[in-house]
Amino acid sequence: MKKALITGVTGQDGSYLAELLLEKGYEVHGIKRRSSSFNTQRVDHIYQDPQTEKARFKLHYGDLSDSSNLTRIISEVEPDEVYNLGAQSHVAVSFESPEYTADVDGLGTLRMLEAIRFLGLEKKTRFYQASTSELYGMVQETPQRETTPFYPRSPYAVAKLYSYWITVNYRESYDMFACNGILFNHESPRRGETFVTRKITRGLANIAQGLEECLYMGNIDALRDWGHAKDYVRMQWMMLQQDNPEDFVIATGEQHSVRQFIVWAAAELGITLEFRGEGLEEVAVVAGIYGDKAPALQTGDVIMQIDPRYFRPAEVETLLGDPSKAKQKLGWVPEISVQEMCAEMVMADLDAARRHAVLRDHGFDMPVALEA
Ligand code: NDP
Ligand code: GDR
Repeated sequence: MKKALITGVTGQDGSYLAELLLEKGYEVHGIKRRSSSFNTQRVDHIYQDPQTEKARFKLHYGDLSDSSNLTRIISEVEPDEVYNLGAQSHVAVSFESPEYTADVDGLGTLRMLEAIRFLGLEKKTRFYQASTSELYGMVQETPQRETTPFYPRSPYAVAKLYSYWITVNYRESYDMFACNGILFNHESPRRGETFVTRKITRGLANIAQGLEECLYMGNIDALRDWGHAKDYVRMQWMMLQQDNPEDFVIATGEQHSVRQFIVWAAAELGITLEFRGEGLEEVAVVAGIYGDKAPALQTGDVIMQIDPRYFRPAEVETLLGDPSKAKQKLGWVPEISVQEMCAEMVMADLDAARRHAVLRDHGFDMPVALEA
C-alpha cells in the first residue's frame, strides 16, 4: 500500500486530494495545525478512528514553521509521496503578515525537502510543490505557460517563488523526484470564505435570504482563469505518477472577470443585476427577480458596493493559463466548467443560508460571520 503525506490537509485542496488518494487505496497521512477551535471540517467526513486497525487516514499535529516536527513526522511515515499544500494562501493577507508568509510559504518548503534528504528518503519519496499562477504576477506573456518569466506581485508570490526554485534545485542537486504544479485559481464549495468566488457565492446567498444586506468588493475588473479544485487535485496526483519529474501549468485556458462571476452567481439565485456608477462609486442594483431563491430582495436594492479596503497594494490584474503541456503529456483536461462550478458553489451556500434563515425565523439567533 502506497503512503502519502499531505501538508495543508485541512484546506480546500488537501481535503479533495485526501479523498482521491483514499479512493486509490493509499494510506493517507495529513498534517493539521493545533488551533483553539476545531479546524478539520473539510475532512471530518473521511475521519477514521485511529483505534481501528484498518484506519488508512491519519492526522498528525504539525506546522511548516517547525523543522523538528516535520522531520519526525516524515521519519515515522516514510511516505512514498509528499504533497506540500500547506500555506498562508491568501494574497491580501500576505501584505499584512509578510514575514510569517515568507516563513511558511517559502522556508516551509525547504524544511520539507531538507527533512526528506536528511532522512535519506530522497530516492524513495516523490515531492509535489503547490506553486501558483501568482508567480506570473505582472504578466510578461499571454497566455502564461511553463516557460513564461515570473514577476511576483505580493509577499505571498515572492515566498512561493522561493519554493518554486528550491523544488527545482533539490531535483537538480539531489536527483529527487520533485515537481511544481503551477496552478491557476481553483475553487469549490470548500473554498475559504474570504477568496473572491466564495465571498461572492456565500455573500449573495446570504443576501438573498436576508442574512446580509450588501456585498463589499475590491477590484471587480480583475481577470482570472478559474477551474474546479477536484479537477486540479487529480492533476497533482498525475504529476507524481510520471516516469520523470517535471513542472506543469494547470489551468482551463479561459478567462473571466470578477464582475462576470458576480453576474453568474446572481443569476443562479434568480437575480438580474445592473451595474451603475464608476470606480469607487460603482454599485450593483437588483434589476429583476425570478424564481423563489431570493425572497428577501426587491427590484432596486443595492446589493454590491466597492470598498477600497479590498484593493491590494499591488494587484495582479490578469491571469490566463495555457495547459497544453498537461494535456499533451498527461492527457489531463478539466471536466467541470467555471459556470458549473459557480452553480455548485451557489447551491451549497444557498442551502447553508436557508438553514440559517429557518433558525432565525424560529427565534434562534445564529450570527453569520461577515468579515471577509
Ligand atoms: P487553503 O487556504 O484552503 O489551505 C491551506 C492549508 O494550509 C490549510 O490546511 C491550512 O491549515 C494549512 N496551513 C496554513 N498555515 C500552515 C502552517 N504554518 N503549517 C502547516 N499548515 C498550514 O488553500 P488551498 O487548499 O486553496 O491551496 C492549497 C495550496 O495550493 C496552497 O499552498 C496554496 O497557496 C496553493 N495554491 C492554491 C490555489 C488555489 O486557487 N486554490 C492556486 C495555486 C496554488 P488550517 O486549515 O489550519 O488553516
Ligand atoms: P487570488 O484569489 O488573489 O487570485 O489568489 P482571490 O480570490 O483572493 O482574488 C482574486 C481576484 O479578485 C479580486 N477581488 C477580491 N478578492 C478578494 N479576496 N476579496 C474581495 O473582496 C475582492 N474583490 C476583488 C482580487 O483583487 C484578485 O484580483 C488565489 C489564492 O488561492 C492563492 O493561494 C493562489 O495561489 C492563487 O489564487 C492562484
